[in-house]
Amino acid sequence: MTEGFDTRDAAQYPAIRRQLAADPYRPRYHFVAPANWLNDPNGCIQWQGTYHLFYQHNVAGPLWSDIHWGHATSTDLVHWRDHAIALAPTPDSPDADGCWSGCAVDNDGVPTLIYSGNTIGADGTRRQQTCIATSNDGLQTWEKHPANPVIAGPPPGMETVQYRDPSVWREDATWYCVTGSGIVGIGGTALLYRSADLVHWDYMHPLLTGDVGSHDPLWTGPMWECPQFFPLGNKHVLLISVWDSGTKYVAHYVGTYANHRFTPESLAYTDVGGSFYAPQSLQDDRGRRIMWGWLRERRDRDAQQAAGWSGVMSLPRVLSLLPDNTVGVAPAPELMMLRGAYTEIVNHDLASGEAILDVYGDCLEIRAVFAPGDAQTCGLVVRRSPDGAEETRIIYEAATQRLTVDRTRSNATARSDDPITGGVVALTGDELLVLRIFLDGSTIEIFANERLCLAERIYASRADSLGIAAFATGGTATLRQFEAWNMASIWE
Ligand code: DQQ
Repeated sequence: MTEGFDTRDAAQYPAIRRQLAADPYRPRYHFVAPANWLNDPNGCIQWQGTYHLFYQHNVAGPLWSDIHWGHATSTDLVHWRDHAIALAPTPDSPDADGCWSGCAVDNDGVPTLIYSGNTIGADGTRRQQTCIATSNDGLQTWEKHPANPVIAGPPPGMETVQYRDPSVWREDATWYCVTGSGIVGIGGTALLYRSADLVHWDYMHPLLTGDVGSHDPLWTGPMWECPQFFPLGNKHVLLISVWDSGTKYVAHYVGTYANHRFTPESLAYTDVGGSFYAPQSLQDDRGRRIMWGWLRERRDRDAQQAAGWSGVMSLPRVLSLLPDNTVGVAPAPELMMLRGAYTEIVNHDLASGEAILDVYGDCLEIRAVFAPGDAQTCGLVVRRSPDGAEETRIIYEAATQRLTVDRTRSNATARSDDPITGGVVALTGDELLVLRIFLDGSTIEIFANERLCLAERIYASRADSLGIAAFATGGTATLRQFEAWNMASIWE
């Protein structure tokens, strides 16, 4: 059991990070909080060239409670520098019981955070209202606006499930905001507002409302958290985090935006693993749309408490609009600067069976290119113990074109709930399956053909569960190319 950490004092962060670095479940090149609880990315913004990443954070422990905003910056998207807590709850104010998720904007040179203040009523009911805070020292310290809350709750008369997570952008001289909500009996919704000054807001209409009764092509639930609306290519994307008495998964609509109305044309999962949630993105000075999400733990509260930390930030993912108007996603190319010792294997025929590869590690990037051939399944085994008792399987099934991660035996002693997650990568014609796999402590993030993402958490029980194998079943697949790099830590 780790002694409790206190992350109020940023001067302690280097020592705390050093203390936790020995934990084999702790990632080395994904961003994590110095210690304690981390959830949603917040306030993602590039300011005068520097990337700022804020995050939902409990300064007093590794479970979700009394949420503050932690803060880190990066000049290269890869290495992060910690800063002092940006927002803390103010007693007897609209954020007395938590500074919940929100965004950052540049208001003509004034950095401004727009977020949900949380209060808990005498009857225990939680209520979120929109608040703003500004900085006059380069995004280091923040002053909450005396007019808070600037939006006191959902539009009067609207029967909502919950209401929170403002996300703001500017069109010409006017600010627009979508806030996550759900209309009782109808479905999740993103409510659209406008403002001239970020302080006075007028409700316009729902930008979009889902249908809680529909599962085609996927269920968007009764309530949306953390809506994000942005242009991508010549389309617009609405990202939603589906909530139903708890966090579910992330999906996105692609469509057209005109006259402040959004017409969706398609809907898809944003990540098909069981860990990714509440993403937020920014557009950087190279015009790239870069997204981070919270990689939730897949272990119980006792294990998180014992670890002293919880929650990982995904790698930065670069979004693009593909020719078929779906969203492409790739790891930020800057991550390549972490690549070290290199192994390559070419043209390895995999008849039914498993081939152990001479590569080991839990802090690796892997690029594997498969020709599925006539095999029923092919893929890789990672985090494999020498006797095979412990392993995590990455499986492509030809008949269904599904890519899954099977964590049934990721930990030989503790069975995980919901051990198989995944989704469809439809390969066309002779298209090869190209997997980029990032292993980092308890984190695995997979990018398949730059159009499917799958993030999971794996908690191997054995220190020697570091092996890698390739396999095929029911026929022959070819591992056309296998490359692996040891990845450097982003911390000193
Ligand atoms: N996390 C925040 C909320 C948001 C949720 C609270 C999503 O603002 O809806 O920590 O994970």
